[in-house]
Amino acid sequence: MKNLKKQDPQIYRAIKGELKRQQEGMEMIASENYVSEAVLEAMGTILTNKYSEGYPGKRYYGGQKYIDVIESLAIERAKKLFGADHANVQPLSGAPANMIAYSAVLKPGDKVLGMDLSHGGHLTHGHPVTLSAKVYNFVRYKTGKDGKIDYKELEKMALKEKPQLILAGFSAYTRQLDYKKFSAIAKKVGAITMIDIAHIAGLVAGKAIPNPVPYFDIVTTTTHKTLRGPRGGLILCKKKYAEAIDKAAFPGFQGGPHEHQVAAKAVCFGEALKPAFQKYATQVIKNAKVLETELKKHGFKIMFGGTENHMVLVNVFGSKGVSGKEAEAALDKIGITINKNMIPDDPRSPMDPSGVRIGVPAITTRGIKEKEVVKIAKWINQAIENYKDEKTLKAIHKEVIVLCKKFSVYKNLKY
Ligand code: DSN
Repeated sequence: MKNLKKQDPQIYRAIKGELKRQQEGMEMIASENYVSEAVLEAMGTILTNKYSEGYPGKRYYGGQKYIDVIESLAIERAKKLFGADHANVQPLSGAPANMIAYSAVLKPGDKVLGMDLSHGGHLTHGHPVTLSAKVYNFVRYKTGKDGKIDYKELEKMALKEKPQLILAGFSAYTRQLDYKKFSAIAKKVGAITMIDIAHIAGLVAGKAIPNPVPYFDIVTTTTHKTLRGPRGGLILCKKKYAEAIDKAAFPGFQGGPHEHQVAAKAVCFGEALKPAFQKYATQVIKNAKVLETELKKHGFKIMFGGTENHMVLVNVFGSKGVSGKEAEAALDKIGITINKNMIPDDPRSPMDPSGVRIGVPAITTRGIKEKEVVKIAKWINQAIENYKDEKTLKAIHKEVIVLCKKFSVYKNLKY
């Protein structure tokens, strides 16, 4: 980055600092990951200079010879990876992907059943503060006492509400969804089915959990979480909805696609098609299970009855009398990054909730396995139990840095 260093030292220093933070910290925010250097290279290219409204072979501007090659490769790889009829690789990220999908098949005011945020859902699944809730009429379902979605309740709700769309998917739920049940309920009420697999896309691509694509009309995802690609979005759908999705993305919602991002998505899909990615996805699930088991041994209450994916939701306030905000701050001090999170029907506020969400996709990318996860769970417990004791936190932080250096990321990246 010699040009950046010379021309804009302030930005250069901040990027260099962030690289050190990522290398020397244990990234355990469930939605984050480390992309490969090949993905980084594709992102940082002259492709950012190009406007390419439209789709391969049908563009509004000239000069699309190479852009069409790139976007077509991204589309074909995404279809192959997930076994989908159609892929739109242009959504800038997950939130726009969801708004595009809704607008492709719904009219303003139409009804959608979506999962409640505090029960693991996502803001863009109809939380009142979002545009989605202003345009569409969301009714939100919750998990039952056993932590699972009560499909009988969901069916009753669907029969009563008669939604145009039934939406599955989450950002903090840890159990495997029953795709067939969602599909059967939707069929009964004549609703379209959509699933947001932003969190689990990499686990699906790596065949570590079942693929929802055959059961849902529309599938949205981000590409930067377990899928380990660039920050971005993707929509997959049945042939029947392909034209509506493409029109809703452009010109309906977005302008020119970000083709440097599309190129990086293509590289990521190519990586996920390789056998090594299946090993990665399987190890993510193993690491999350060990994290759950160890945290339970340390006396933590794990929500939803445990995990079947890449993360755990922990009721830290109910377990140790330490709030989610305090736990997040304590873990920050030992170099473990996580996020505070609501638990179902949380009596506390979103800015200082009862829970924390902890995920293993990024630490698994750096090569961490079960043995080290046991250590990490021990540190998490020590830090939370001693959250006011700066000396203890400092001592643990030193140990975390040693482990991070042993399992380094971006070995060859020199800024
Ligand atoms: N911010 C993402 C997450 O952390 O799950 C979802 O939008």
